[in-house]
Formats: sequence, structure tokens, C-alpha cells
Amino acid sequence: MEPTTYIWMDGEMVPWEEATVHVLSHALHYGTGVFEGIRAYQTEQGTAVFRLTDHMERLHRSAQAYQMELEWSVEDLTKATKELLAANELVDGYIRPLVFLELGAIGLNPANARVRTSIITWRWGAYLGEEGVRDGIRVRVSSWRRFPNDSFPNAKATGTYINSILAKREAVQAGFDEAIMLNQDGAISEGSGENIFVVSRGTVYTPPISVGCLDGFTRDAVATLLRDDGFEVVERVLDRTDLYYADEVFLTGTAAEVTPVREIDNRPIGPGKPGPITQRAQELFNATVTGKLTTHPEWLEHV
Ligand code: PPE
Repeated sequence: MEPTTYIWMDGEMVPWEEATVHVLSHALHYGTGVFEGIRAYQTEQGTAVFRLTDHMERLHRSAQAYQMELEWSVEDLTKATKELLAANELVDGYIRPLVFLELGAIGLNPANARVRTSIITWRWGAYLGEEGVRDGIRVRVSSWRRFPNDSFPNAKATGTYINSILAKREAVQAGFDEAIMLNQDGAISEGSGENIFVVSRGTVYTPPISVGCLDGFTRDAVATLLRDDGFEVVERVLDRTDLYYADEVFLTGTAAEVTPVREIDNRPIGPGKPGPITQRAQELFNATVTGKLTTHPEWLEHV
């Protein structure tokens, strides 16, 4: 990763190398952090952040779920993000807000731990590779089940990613690009860092949030754009067979954007290359984030 000049920490622009924390930080020991991933894009009207307010609101909900008192409002955080992008002279890039428990408590009751808030920005290219975006990726269904919804509040919490990391590493070590995780009932949940869509006979399906997947903003944007374009998009519980019999499968996420899947468990999906609805989803999404398609101006927040 290419460092940028500043990291925003609790109201200050701190030089990149100086944005460090103590080894006794609660979050290091117990995974007590919540975070976001956001992208800024270059548009004809300058840099715009995709769904910035939505992401900062989700950060607040995640913090609330884990009882972390965030001292910065959504407005404070959106303003800080824009200032940071400008200070780092980034015209596009990835934005990582992170709220975590630092010093003041050790042991499982972090009531007195200091809550730290930081925002980091950097350049991040195609999450699953340029080739993946163009030709599709190869995935496997993980042997690791996604954490059950009744064991954790559905939030973007750092600690819960240790489960996704097991799945991701298992997949990569077996020669695949990404893992698809099932929930405890065997229903398709999501990728290690993306939501999933399945196209079957012209209809687009995605699992409901209740299976335990993240309520992704890219998922919501892509479903909305496809519906606007005349496609039927249905939330339905999907199982492994639905993947094998799909005509098309694609993943969505801030980092992954819209990434086609060409193979699952060594079985080609459709003809083994990105299908027409996947390509249409990519087109609509890319045009929206770069301001060329203006049907949802509320999603672009200009710097
Ligand atoms: N599910 C998971 C588990 C997930 O981590 C993400 C985002 C999504 C779905 C998609 O959500 P959204 O970005 O709102 O569309 N994953 C973030 C972190 C990736 C990482 O490797 O770190 C991201 O894409 O920024």
C-alpha cells in the first residue's frame, strides 16, 4: 500500500507514520473495533464520495451495537473525510474509518476504555484484480460457516472478520480467488468481503439480510439500478445448488465494486465468463459512481 500524507485521528491531521497506538489497546486484544470501507471517485464535477453519509451512519449503528460512544457526529465524520481527501490530494481512493477501544481497560469489560476514531485514505485498485473484474473470478464454498446472526449484532465489527479471514485464506491457499460462506442452515450468506447476486432465467436474486450477510450499500445500489433498468431483483434464501445452476453470479462491495464470478467449486457458471446482466450491473454501477449516470444524485457527495 502507498502511504498518503495524513491520517485523521480524533480531530487532528496526523502524519501517516505518527498514527500509531499502544500495544495494550483493547481492540488489539479483543477485536473491539467497528469500521467502514468507502470509495471516492473522480467525476466531471471533481471528486465525489459514494454514499458517504450512509456509510458514516452505518459506522454509528455499528458503534451503537457494540456500545462504543462515538464522540463524532455523522456530519463531523463526513466533513473530516472530505478534508482528508483534499489534504492527501487524492482525486479518488479508498476511505477507511475505524473506531476502536484503546487504553483504559483490560479484560472483557471495556466500559472505561477510551474510544478512538480515525479515518485513513489510500489508493486501492481492483480488490479481486483487474483480470477478475474483466473475466470473472473463481470462488469456492467455504468449509467455515459465517458467524451466526444470533451470536453477534449484524454490524461491521473488526473482531467478526477473523471468521471471514479463515474463509478467505482457505480459499486462496486452495487456488481460488474468494470464498463464499454459508450460514448455520446451509444458506448462502456472502463472500468474505462482498455480497452475492445470482442470476437465473433472467431474474436477479440476492439473499436477504436475515441470512447473516452485511446490509451492503453496493448491494442496495446495484439492486436499485437493475430494477430502474427493468430487471426483476428478488431477495430469496439461496442454497449451494442455486449457485451451481445459476446462469450468472457476481459479487458486490465497496472494495470489490461489481466483480463477476466465472467458476464455483470448479464448476463453470453459465459459459464460464461474465454474463450480460452482470455486465449491465457493472456498467450501471460504474456510470453512477463516476457521475455519468445521474438517476441517483443523492449517492454522490462532492468534496
Ligand atoms: N459483506 C462483507 C462481509 C463486507 O465486508 C462488505 C464490505 C460487504 C459485504 C459489502 O458492503 P458494502 O461495501 O456496503 O457494499 N467490505 C469492505 C471491506 C473489505 C476489506 O477487505 O477490508 C469493503 O468493501 O470496503
